[in-house]
Amino acid sequence: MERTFLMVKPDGVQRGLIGEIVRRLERKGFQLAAAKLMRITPELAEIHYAEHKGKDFYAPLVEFITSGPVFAMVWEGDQVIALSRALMGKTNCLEAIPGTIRGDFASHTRFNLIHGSDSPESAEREIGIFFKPEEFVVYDRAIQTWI
Ligand code: RTP
Ligand code: MG
Repeated sequence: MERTFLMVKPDGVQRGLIGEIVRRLERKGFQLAAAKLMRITPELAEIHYAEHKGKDFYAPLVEFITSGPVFAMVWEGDQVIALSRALMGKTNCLEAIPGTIRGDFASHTRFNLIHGSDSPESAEREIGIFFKPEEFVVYDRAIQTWI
């Protein structure tokens, strides 16, 4: 069983798409383990997006991600890291296929609604940055018998 860090970005919160995004992840069969509405400080943005420091899109990305509340989540399930990336769609808005979250709702590469960890290492790192152990809820869902 894997865990991943997913986050509705400020554009998704402002556009009222938290429910739509959570709905897609639930219907795929993943289980929510932790969630909170929060603001990302510039300090937290710098840690979270450390891999992009120095790139031309870094400064506007930090400005965007700190511009309003985000909905931070940890989801669990079999292969949830790769499968949730597939549900999200490609980063480049021209490559995000309709049917994916970005393909259906995003028309800009920066304002692309959702963040998702891209590897087991980044999932572990990002979960540790955003959540404390006591924020997780462990429970059984009947649907797990079928997926
Ligand atoms: P994320 O980290 O948010 O899940 O997105 P990702 O893996 O699909 O994309 P990544 O390459 O990690 O980029 C992080 C975020 O930076 C913004 N971005 N802007 N060329 C650009 O203007 C550009 N490239 C990336 C996007 O918000 C992207 O999700
Ligand atoms: Mg990324």
